[in-house]
Amino acid sequence: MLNVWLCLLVCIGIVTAEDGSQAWLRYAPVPQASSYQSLPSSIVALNSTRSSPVYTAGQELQRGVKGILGKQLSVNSTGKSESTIVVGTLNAYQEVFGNLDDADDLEEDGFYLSIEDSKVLIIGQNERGALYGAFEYLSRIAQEMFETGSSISNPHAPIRWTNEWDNMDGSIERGFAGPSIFLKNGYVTDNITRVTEYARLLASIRINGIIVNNVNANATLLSSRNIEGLGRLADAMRPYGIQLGISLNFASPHDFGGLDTFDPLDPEVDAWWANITNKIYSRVPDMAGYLVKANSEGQPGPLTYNRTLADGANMFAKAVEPHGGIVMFRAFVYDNHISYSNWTADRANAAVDFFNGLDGKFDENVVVQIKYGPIDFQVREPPSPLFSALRNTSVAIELQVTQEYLGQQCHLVYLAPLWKEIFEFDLRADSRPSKVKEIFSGERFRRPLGGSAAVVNVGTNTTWLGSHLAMSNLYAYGIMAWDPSIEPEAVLQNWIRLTFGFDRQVMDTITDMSMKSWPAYENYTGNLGIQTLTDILYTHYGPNPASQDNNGWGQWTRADQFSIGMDRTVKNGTGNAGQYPPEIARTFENIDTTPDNLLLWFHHVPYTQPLKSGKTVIQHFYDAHYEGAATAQSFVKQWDSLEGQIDAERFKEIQFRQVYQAGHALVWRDFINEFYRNLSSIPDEAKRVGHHPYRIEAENMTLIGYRRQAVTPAPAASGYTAIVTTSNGTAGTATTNISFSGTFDIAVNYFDLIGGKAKYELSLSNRTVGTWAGDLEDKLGHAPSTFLDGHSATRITFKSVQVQAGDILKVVGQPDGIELAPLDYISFLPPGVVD
Ligand SMILES: *[C@@H]1O[C@H](CO)[C@@H](O)[C@H](O)[C@H]1NC(C)=O
Ligand SMILES: *[C@@H]1O[C@H](CO)[C@@H](O)[C@H](O)[C@H]1NC(C)=O
Ligand SMILES: *[C@@H]1O[C@H](CO)[C@@H](O)[C@H](O)[C@H]1NC(C)=O
Ligand SMILES: *[C@@H]1O[C@H](CO)[C@@H](O)[C@H](O)[C@H]1NC(C)=O
Ligand SMILES: *[C@@H]1O[C@H](CO)[C@@H](O)[C@H](O)[C@H]1NC(C)=O
Ligand SMILES: *[C@@H]1O[C@H](CO)[C@@H](O)[C@H](O)[C@H]1NC(C)=O
Ligand SMILES: *[C@@H]1O[C@H](CO)[C@@H](O)[C@H](O)[C@H]1NC(C)=O
Ligand SMILES: *[C@@H]1O[C@H](CO)[C@@H](O)[C@H](O)[C@H]1NC(C)=O
Ligand SMILES: *[C@@H]1O[C@H](CO)[C@@H](O)[C@H](O)[C@H]1NC(C)=O
Ligand SMILES: *[C@@H]1O[C@H](CO)[C@@H](O)[C@H](O)[C@H]1NC(C)=O
Ligand SMILES: *[C@@H]1O[C@H](CO)[C@@H](O)[C@H](O)[C@H]1NC(C)=O
Ligand SMILES: CC(=O)N[C@H]1CO[C@H](CO)[C@@H](O)[C@@H]1O
Repeated sequence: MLNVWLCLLVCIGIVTAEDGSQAWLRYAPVPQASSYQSLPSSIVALNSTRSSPVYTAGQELQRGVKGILGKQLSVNSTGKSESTIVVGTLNAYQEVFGNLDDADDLEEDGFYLSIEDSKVLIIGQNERGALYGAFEYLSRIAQEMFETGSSISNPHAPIRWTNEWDNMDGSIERGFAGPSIFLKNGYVTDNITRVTEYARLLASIRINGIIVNNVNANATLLSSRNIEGLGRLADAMRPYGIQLGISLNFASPHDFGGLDTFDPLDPEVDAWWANITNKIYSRVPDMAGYLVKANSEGQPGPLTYNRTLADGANMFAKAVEPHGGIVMFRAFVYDNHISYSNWTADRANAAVDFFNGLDGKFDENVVVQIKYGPIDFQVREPPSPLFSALRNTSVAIELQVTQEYLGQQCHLVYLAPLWKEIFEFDLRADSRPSKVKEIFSGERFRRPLGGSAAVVNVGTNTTWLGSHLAMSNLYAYGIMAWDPSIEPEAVLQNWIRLTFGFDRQVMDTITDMSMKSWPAYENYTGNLGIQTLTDILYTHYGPNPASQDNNGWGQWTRADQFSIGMDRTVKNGTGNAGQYPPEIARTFENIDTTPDNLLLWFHHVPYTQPLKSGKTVIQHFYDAHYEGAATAQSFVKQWDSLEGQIDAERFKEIQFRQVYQAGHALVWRDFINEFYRNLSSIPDEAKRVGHHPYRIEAENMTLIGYRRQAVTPAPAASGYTAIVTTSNGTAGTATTNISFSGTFDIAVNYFDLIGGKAKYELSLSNRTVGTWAGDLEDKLGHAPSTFLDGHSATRITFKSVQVQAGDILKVVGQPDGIELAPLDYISFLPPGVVD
């Protein structure tokens, strides 16, 4: 009896350990398994070579059907076609079973899927396509989509890659989920277990290439030992139809090859690249190609020798061409020393300026990889104007799954709606329909190549990205790279079913949270097209708008006492609006036709400028920051309502992040609002900004062993001031008398730095309310800070605490290392109040 109960519980998936490692490929049993029409009795996979994706498809079908429907099927490479799942390439199928006219329209990587009673046909145009079809079938049955019928699915574009910014030492630039799965201590890793698992995940969303090292590339990847290692990685990915690619350092012939030049027009340099390329291809015959970042942010490139970007790209193109490889050449080329005092200087102009005159000069196997917006993965940007400027050059769009500027996986931000807006944006090239998605597919300008690349930066963390909910972004990336016409909400709901099962409330809640998450994040970070107002000089994480201006990086807001925004008009500004085709240029040139959400991207206006909503710019800032932060609070309640409907492990881990996000959203809100109130001297009509009646400032308490500390940037602390212990060895105490009674949530804002784990205890008249440690650096994975600032500022809340007038509030902070138990304020919040 006990066993039956155990099985029942395990089988409905409530108590199984869920650590996120299986992501959307959990193959959890479905409740309505019995309503599947008669199940095939075996699997025929028309290739028995172990490295074949068709073989993989057979194994995956066996594993999936066992998990989802509870039936063990045999796999064979030959057999009859009745009562069988047959998976293979069109050619292999036709050889054995004769013609299949229904599959005539298959394109490269495409698949045909036919489900009829107990007969399932999964036919790929190539081996990879057959594997995609198998995953599609499994995804459907895992979601109880048991409908019969047949369909063909072809990709939107041939290139569907990820980029991983992994360094040779195993660290990952803008990675938030632990160290690299590919590289370690200067070499390609020996242990390919996680690489295989990652390839499996990516194949299931139809990704066909992975660039395994950072675009800021290190030439030591080209050593013999590492080339052998790359071979191992490629061998691990090949059964999943995924091709390996690498990023190159332009100066390799010089830095690594011992030549005295890396001039792309020097024959010796060309010979060196041809030689090393041949060597790599002899170990990885199906290598996808190269990714190159040149002349950007200090990287070497062809401009060093007065050669054009096309000269540089074509040098690599010629080396890989005999092997069928391609070169992804990044358009992210800009000068990071432009002059702030020059009103018409503009980093957003850089890509079009640098590629000016080069359209058509690139070899056919070069693809220019263009970030979705003209600056750098901001919370809102218009599409890059380069998409409409290159007509005779293949292009791909570059997206980020890793949330570099968008909360670093510590804030829930479902990105598919952001991507969707870019995909569907009609650039009206030559006054004809020219959606961005039709341009990067190659369709609009009739280019043979095209597609997408997303920076993912998975790490060794079990959850892949450091956060369970962030995995919806990876899933959506693959699905939308294959078919950008899909609605983000539909993609999300498939992901929810596969990741969390069928509970209606779970579905509705995660859908609602995710769909609100990007607008909420935009609201409390940077709205009206001003960019994510994060610290661009440090970690790209917490708030610091002042860091955007007065430097050569060009992520400017041009905020002063009276006005804000970049004047990108042709008539009086940087001329960036004029880089778009005429219809779009006119829209952005005119303040009346520019949408509110891009107003400050294109125009420099007074804070009192009215929006289409009727509000002024500054009041919109205040309101949006309050509303966005309030939305982040509501996520906690929403998530909490799912307790018991989701396995405890993932429930707790996600709850932890939502609580953290809610606290950090308030840090964002108060920082940004205080910054602009201070700068503009215009008060908030609703009198919220700067008024915090529930707060007790730590600096106003009686301090023993603590001292006041002015915080920089100032708005990172309430009242611009925090307290820190006077030494790093002895505990400090802050006390004050409480003059009110009731039940309150007590929120404590403090700073959690890397470089120490301070301990805190909060008590009321010696009754301990709570203890905690400053150890978020072990739990969150975002880029750490060693300062009291907008990155380290955080909040912990103790719920429903009884307070008596006359109580003595006391916080004892035990410093550790450089973390001097820093404390900002303590809020006593009546029920329903958040401040
Ligand atoms: C079987 O798979 C191998 C490895 O992918 C491939 O080389 C071979 O052509 C395939 N055979 C058939 C008949 O498709
Ligand atoms: C390149 O990698 C080597 C080997 O890990 C390392 O010693 C060197 O510091 C790296 N160079 C850069 C610029 O990171
Ligand atoms: C390889 O990595 C996997 C996954 O991280 C781990 O479980 C396994 O123990 C590692 N194998 C070795 C030999 O280190
Ligand atoms: C090509 O590389 C090999 C070593 O892999 C080296 O022996 C040979 O000299 C190189 N040739 C050229 C032209 O650089
Ligand atoms: C590149 O051109 C500039 C100006 O035309 C010249 O001053 C410089 O010496 C050239 N550099 C090289 C490496 O040829
Ligand atoms: C200002 O920047 C523009 C655009 O880059 C440039 O053409 C112009 O020469 C610059 N003006 C000065 C004074 O440097
Ligand atoms: C995964 O990352 C989270 C957050 O950084 C951390 O709490 C957890 O310990 C990590 N787990 C592993 C296995 O790395
Ligand atoms: C035009 O540009 C100047 C800077 O050259 C700037 O000070 C002024 O505010 C701009 N005028 C308008 C109407 O935007
Ligand atoms: C964002 O702010 C706008 C303007 O204040 C508001 O209308 C909207 O509801 C907010 N959305 C979210 C999700 O916070
Ligand atoms: C508390 O601190 C704030 C800012 O640090 C200060 O402006 C205010 O006057 C203080 N209030 C009291 C009651 O001491
Ligand atoms: C305390 O600070 C001193 C001086 O800055 C430093 O040398 C010492 O290592 C610190 N102690 C700890 C425990 O970090
Ligand atoms: C018809 C046939 O060949 N069936 C074999 C398929 O493979 C299983 C093992 O997976 C064998 O047991 C069957 O005999």
